[in-house]
Amino acid sequence: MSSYNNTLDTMFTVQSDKCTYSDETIVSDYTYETTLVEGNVVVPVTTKMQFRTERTVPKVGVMLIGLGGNNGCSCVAGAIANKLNLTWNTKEGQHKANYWGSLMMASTVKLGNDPRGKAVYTPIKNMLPMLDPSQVVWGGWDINSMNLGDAMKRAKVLEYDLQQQLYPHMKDIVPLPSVYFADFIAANQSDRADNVLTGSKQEQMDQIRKDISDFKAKHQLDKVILLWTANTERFASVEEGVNDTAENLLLSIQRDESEVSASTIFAVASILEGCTFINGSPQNTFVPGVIDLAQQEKIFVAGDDFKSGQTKMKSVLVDFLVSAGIKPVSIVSYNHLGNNDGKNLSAPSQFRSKEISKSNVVDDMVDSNRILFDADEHPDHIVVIKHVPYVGDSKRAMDEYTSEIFMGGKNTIVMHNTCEDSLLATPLIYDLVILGELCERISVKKEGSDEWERFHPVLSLLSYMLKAPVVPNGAPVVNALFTQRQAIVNVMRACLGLCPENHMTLEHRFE
Ligand code: NAI
Ligand code: DG6
Repeated sequence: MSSYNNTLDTMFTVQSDKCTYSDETIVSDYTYETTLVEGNVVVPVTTKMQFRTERTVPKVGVMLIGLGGNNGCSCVAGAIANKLNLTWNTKEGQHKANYWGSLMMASTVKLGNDPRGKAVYTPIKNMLPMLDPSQVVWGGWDINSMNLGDAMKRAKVLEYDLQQQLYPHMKDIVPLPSVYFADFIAANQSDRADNVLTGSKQEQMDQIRKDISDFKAKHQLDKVILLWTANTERFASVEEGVNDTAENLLLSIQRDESEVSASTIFAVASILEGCTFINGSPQNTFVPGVIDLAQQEKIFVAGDDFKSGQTKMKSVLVDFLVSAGIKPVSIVSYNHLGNNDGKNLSAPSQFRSKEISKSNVVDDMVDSNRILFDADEHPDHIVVIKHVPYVGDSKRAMDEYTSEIFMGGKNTIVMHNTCEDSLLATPLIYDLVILGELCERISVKKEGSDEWERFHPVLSLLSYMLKAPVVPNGAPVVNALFTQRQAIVNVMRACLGLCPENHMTLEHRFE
């Protein structure tokens, strides 16, 4: 056994004339290399640019919409448990708070090689100055008035001994009254709605804006981020004159237009308050008017729908199959779950929102291989979701992938995934917030320009955590998980003036 330490577990500095540190910023010189293909002519293209990262991690508040739900209360509980370094006992022994399942808090990246040519890894969180979820001030809204201590018990997600320790820290956190339009979520949710705002859509949106600014002032925050982890809504109908432009959407809110959903009200309020808005559910919160407004106000929006279990596997497995030259022809995905999310999704229009976000996830991989698939050809892809109360938050996902292989052969992979749903989703909330906040501190200046530019307001770099990534108009949607991850890692490397990780390891391939 080697005692070789392959991990650099401390903050590091880059020594290079391409990377300059000041007290405030890290500025890197970067050559972005791409390949242009025009007909059968292929041209390497280089673009010189500088990346600038602000080093001070601000004091951040996160306001969750759906704070009292399984994800919402597990998220706050997890951050408190980590902050207090809690341990708890189960029949299997003692457990300790951690951030496992969070890309940003619990994964490592290859940084480089040591002088002997051996790979050295570092936690992603050491790459650049980043937010720690334990330092975040958590708050938000729910249509249900239950305090988070009791909501945590109702969720039945965390172990009893841990709940007992967390209860005193959670019981005084009470969700703010929320915007509730009964028509957008399942009718079976109506008995939860005891904490709702009244008044016109405009008045409710004004109240949400006030809640954000009060929260910011009360906790002396530098910035606030909003994240929707409330029930899945039905799709809003996208209509000319209603929600097609920022101006029309704002006018629709003023005149109480029925097709403006609660999640869209929150997104608009967030943008107008200058706060990044992230959508963890599948519905089309980001109607064109929201995107237009985000672009006008230069505020980040990112969505849709946490990619936590079954879809994450799919975005790995189908990438593997297609990139191995194997043709998936039938993908059948069953889910059954017993939590309140499953109950809401048992209604047809809410199921439809989820079905759409779960179904598009293989498109980019299928489109990448014209040897296997004709231009308009797709695998059969079916998604089924059933509510089975007994299994609670322990979702069962069963998938059958049938592929055509060499010489007319068939290969069938069957998978059974017992997903503790909220324990998979909660770390994604941390990741979306950490990465979203970091992106607010990164800007780029292209050669020949005097202007520092931020990322496009539609923040597609967050796609790794999302089932149906919303991307800037005209940009390709990438679902393949490791491509998404590599994009995040290589942007961070660029911020430090380091080359992208290319996995060539030529130093080990020649004598
Ligand atoms: P949940 O049903 O336990 O929590 C949702 C909460 O939202 C409830 O407390 C409900 O009262 C509240 N709510 C509903 N409408 C609201 C509104 N207008 N304003 C404020 N609060 C409102 O659901 P869970 O499991 O926490 O999931 C939340 C969302 O995340 C769902 O849309 C789900 O589809 C999505 N999601 C969950 C994943 C998971 O693995 N748990 C993964 C992917 C997405
Ligand atoms: C039924 O699948 C319930 C859903 O809310 C999922 O649990 C959630 O969207 C996670 O989906 P996936 O496909 O990432 O496991």
